[in-house]
Amino acid sequence: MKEFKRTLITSALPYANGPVHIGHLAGVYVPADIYARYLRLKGEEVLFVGGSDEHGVPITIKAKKEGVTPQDIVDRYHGIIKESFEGLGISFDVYGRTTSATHRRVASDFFRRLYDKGEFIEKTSEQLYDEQAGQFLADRYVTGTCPHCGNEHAYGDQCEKCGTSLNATDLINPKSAITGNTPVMKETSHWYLPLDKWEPRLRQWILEEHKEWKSNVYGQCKSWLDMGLQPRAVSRDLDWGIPVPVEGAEGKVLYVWFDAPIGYISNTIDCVGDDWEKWWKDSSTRMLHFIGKDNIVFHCIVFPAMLMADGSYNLPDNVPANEFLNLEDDKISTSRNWAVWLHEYLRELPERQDELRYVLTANAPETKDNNFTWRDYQSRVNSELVAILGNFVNRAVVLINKYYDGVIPQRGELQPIDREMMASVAESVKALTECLDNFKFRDALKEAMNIARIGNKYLADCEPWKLIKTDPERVKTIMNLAAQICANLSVAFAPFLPFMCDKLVKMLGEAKMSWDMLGSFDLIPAGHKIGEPVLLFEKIEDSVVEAQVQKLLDTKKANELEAWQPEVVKKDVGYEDFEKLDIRVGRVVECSNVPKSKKLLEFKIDDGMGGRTILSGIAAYYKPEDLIGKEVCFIANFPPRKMMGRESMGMILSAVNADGSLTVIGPQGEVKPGSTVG
Ligand code: B3M
Ligand code: ZN
Repeated sequence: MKEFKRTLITSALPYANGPVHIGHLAGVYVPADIYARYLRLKGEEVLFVGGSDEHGVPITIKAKKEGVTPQDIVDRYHGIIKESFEGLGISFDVYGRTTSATHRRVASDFFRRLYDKGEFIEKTSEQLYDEQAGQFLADRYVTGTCPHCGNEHAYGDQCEKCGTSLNATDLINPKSAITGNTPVMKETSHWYLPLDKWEPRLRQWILEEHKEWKSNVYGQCKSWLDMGLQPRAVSRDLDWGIPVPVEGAEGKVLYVWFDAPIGYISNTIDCVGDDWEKWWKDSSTRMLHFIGKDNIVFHCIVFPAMLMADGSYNLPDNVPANEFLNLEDDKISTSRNWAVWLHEYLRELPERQDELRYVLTANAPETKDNNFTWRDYQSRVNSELVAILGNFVNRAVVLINKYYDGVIPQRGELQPIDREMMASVAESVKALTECLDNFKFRDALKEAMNIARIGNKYLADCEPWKLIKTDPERVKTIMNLAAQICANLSVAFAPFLPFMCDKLVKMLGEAKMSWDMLGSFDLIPAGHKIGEPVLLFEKIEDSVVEAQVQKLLDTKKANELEAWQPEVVKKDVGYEDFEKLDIRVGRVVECSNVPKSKKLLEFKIDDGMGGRTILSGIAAYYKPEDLIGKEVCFIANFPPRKMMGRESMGMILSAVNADGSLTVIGPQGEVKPGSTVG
């Protein structure tokens, strides 16, 4: 293993066209933050870089939809995203944005350097063009049928169903996302990065020199390389992005995936100034990219090829990409609003940042897609954080306060049970460190929790609350060791649960701890006074979880309504059939529930002909008093019908909504009761 002096950690720059959700967090930001905090605790030199990706087609589409500028959109979401990351304790050293002046300059210079070195090929080709919009259609500006899996809603850059990355011209039956029109072909020229030129070096670098990469990452790279790499366009005909810094390139901007990874460099520059090259060009710096699986090709192949083409940069040492997190067994989707949004979570479950960090780490999609459910969230919080970790610390601190006024007692001779406990803690500490070193954060978290389990078992086995009467000297040893376990927990959990650890450190009155102290049983000296017990975690009540589940059910319903389309199911009829119906307008004079019926309302209708009673099955959708005085349409020539012992003279007309609910139909303006409808 190569020895490195420092580590540059990057985490994917989220698109500033929506807030961040738990899928982003579990896949990218929580693991990156755990790792950054871990290295800092080890005293290593770390730079943790994040930022918003503010270019690309989805942002311009959203802006068009809302009738605002793309800059408005990115200003809004950059703010929300940045603030919510801070709220969750994601400890970026810098969180920048790709619309910054620094980034514009750095990305532009990067392109120009490669251009001047002759690293691009300029090619003219036919691209899709929307004549009505007067614009070329790249990437998400065009949808159509995927040539690989037949999905009719594939985008011009990717099919989300089969995951294949596409060129807009690959789509069958393409349609413009702006006007819905079928585009025409029109010539345009662009700059291409010849990935094929770098293929042999990429093969050697990944497939031979980085066999230790996670198998999902290595496997995806191998399959890309085995398919053979093609030149890739690095510019687009768009009016949102960084202008291509070449004469005659008016109307062309850098492709978002060209400028976005350069954002890592620009943000570094914004953070450390002139010192930035040390982080990017010094071979004793290790670079890690934390990303989700859909970004693998860009971080393992395209960006490295860009860096190779420049020639002066380091390549990433590892790219610990994760799979996807589902929500309640369904794919997380921004467009369907199927997500738990971080900014909403922080608002709706305040002071529960660590609970989310814990559950997302425990369920991290490290080796395969994983699932988040609110029930699992509740059970992990209640039966792990509260019942194991919180409970142990609370018992230890309460007893030390009770027996010794909070002053850590001197310990006596150790007994076998003490040594066994200490050996178990040492084992967990070793496993914990090993897991963290290998980006296995789920397993690492289990090991940290294991230390609390060991603590609980130790107290349960030793029963200091009984011994205090018979052997108080022995209890001093037990409680001293319990305090040491608490101190170990405050270090072991520090990368994962920083908010809890702050509380714990305060409660124990500890000095600052570092990772190399972990496993020691001399962390808190005898005679040191600790504070009063404070609860580290509180239970999640059923009502909290039920409200969240209800929110998702409401989303599901809204999605179904949106997806609903009327179907033509009835056969044609002639006017003579329609004419047979006597439809009229009536005014509701009285309206009441029918006793013993959940469905029926009884109406007294002024029909202009002396009045009538009509029963209607809409009780589930209206309060009777809300309908009094309203005008409704009814069929006047149905024969009388008996329902619940009452006679109904006709039928009130209602529209059936997509979800099956009913809305009464009436005239839009004032109409005299008894008027006919036709
Ligand atoms: N914005 C894609 C994404 O959010 C993209 C990542 C850029 S990382 C340089 O999934
Ligand atoms: Zn497909």
